[in-house]
Amino acid sequence: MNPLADALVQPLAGREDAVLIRPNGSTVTGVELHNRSGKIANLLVEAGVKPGHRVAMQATKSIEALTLYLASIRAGALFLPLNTAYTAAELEYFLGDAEPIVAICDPKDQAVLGSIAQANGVTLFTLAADGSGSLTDSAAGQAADFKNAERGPDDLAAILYTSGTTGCSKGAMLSHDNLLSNAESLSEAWRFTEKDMLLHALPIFHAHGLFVAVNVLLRVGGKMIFMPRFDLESVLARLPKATSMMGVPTFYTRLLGDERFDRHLTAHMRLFISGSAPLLAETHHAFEARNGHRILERYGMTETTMSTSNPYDGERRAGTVGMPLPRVEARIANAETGEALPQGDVGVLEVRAPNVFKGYWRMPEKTAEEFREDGFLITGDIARIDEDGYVTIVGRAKDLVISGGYNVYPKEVEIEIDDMDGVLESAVIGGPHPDFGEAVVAVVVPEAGADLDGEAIKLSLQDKLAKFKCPKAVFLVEELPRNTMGKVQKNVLRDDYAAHFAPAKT
Ligand code: MLC
Ligand code: AMP
Repeated sequence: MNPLADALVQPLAGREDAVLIRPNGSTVTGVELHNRSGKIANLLVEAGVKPGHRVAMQATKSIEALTLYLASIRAGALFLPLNTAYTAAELEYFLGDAEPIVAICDPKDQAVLGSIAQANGVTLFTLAADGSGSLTDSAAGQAADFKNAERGPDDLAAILYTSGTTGCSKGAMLSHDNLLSNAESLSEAWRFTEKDMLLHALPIFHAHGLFVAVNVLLRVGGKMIFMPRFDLESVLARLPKATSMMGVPTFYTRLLGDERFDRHLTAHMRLFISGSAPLLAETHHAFEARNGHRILERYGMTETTMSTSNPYDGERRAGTVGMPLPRVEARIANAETGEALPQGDVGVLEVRAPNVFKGYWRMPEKTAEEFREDGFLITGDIARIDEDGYVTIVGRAKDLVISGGYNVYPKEVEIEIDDMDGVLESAVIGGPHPDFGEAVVAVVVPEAGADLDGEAIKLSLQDKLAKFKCPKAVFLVEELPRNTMGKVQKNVLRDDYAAHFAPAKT
């Protein structure tokens, strides 16, 4: 038994049809995908990977990168996908913390990753965007037959790193059952079948693109147009062949920004799904006015995969994230005391479900902080549940910016800025942004007499932090607004800098 491999990978062995379609039209059948995953799984085992070991990947999205995920599951390993934007400094932390046996990187990063891998005793393979590299070369000589490693529902299948309000990244441990139960719930809730062709333009190093999109489509035996990234022209060109699409709100505002995205182009589409960041009600309405489709918004987090969803058949209510999925219990509690609040009140959203993760990798204290005694996870999102059961996310108890669907914890950026010469202190906030929803904005207080330059601050952060975490704007001020307790009033800063970026188009 290997729950994920049995459900998602084994059925591929009997599929002669094209399961994955590249933007250039070339295809990979189920049998090919199955055989390739077997070859890579054999290679992983030869490289010393045993069940429970970690396999890390920082590679450009490709079918081969997806195959590595399947191979890792078959070998019983924990797949550790890493955002391609992470810098060497960030990677050093992840590899040191997760201690993978094998890591895969783009050939262009081999020099940097090579030394980190060597220092951590990791075997490194390369994988380029076109699928070439030492991973593919070494797997070519392996047998396609592979006996899947024995795994149980509670065994871990993946670790995804998420940052936190203290600025320290934590590895969220997800089990076979966490992922499979969610793929089952979602495919049923959203009526995915083998007839579906999903336009897949999300990255595969986060929960949305990998555990929602890929797992759901594999589970139902559907197909995917596998795009390397969200590129407006390619998406418009491929849309006529798709039945469904999943995206972050930025995908939908970008599509709306193009007049070719009209009723005609989307007439055949079954479903558009949005998540990872708030979809503005006005985007939802503008989308419907343009093409008649009501975007289905759902809500989740790395630690839980998906927890709530608007209904497929019932009313998709703009500005809400729908109702708890089957087997998900959701409640609203007082953020400080944990006391459950009456229906309709605003408080912190807490969830308990089979999809809730197993804790943070080697951080039992941090894990304990996130759970109530009765097993509910404190999401850190502030929400309300109305009398019909619809959940509305109204804010965040956690200091977090979500930019184009990527999480940025201000603390992580503030630590780096505060460390710079001439900086007294800083506050990082999210400013409304027409494309990314929110953009990272830094407000910096120089030390007396220091000659600081906002552009120089931006530039020097680029070696330390992934690009999406770097501020899109830096303001120099004499002091930060504080309340009587001396705490920085980020709400005041948000108001002060709210108008910095151009207003949204929709
Ligand atoms: C890229 N940049 C970003 C950014 N993406 N900056 C802030 N926020 C982002 N999300 C940087 C680039 O490095 C570039 O920097 C500049 O901004 C402009 O880039 P671009 O070419 O416009 O960006 P693009 O490559 O088109 O990417 C934008 C995007 C992408 C929205 C398509 O970010 C994306 O695919 N986001 C999806 C994120 C996602 O999958 N999240 C799910 C997390 S799971 P420069 O300086 O070079 O110009 C989760 C759970 C759940 O949250 O509920 O799903
Ligand atoms: P991540 O850690 O990247 O998984 O991000 C999870 C966070 O994204 C959640 O805690 C929410 O704050 C946010 N999120 C995800 N989906 C939605 C949504 N539909 N609306 C509002 N916020 C969302």
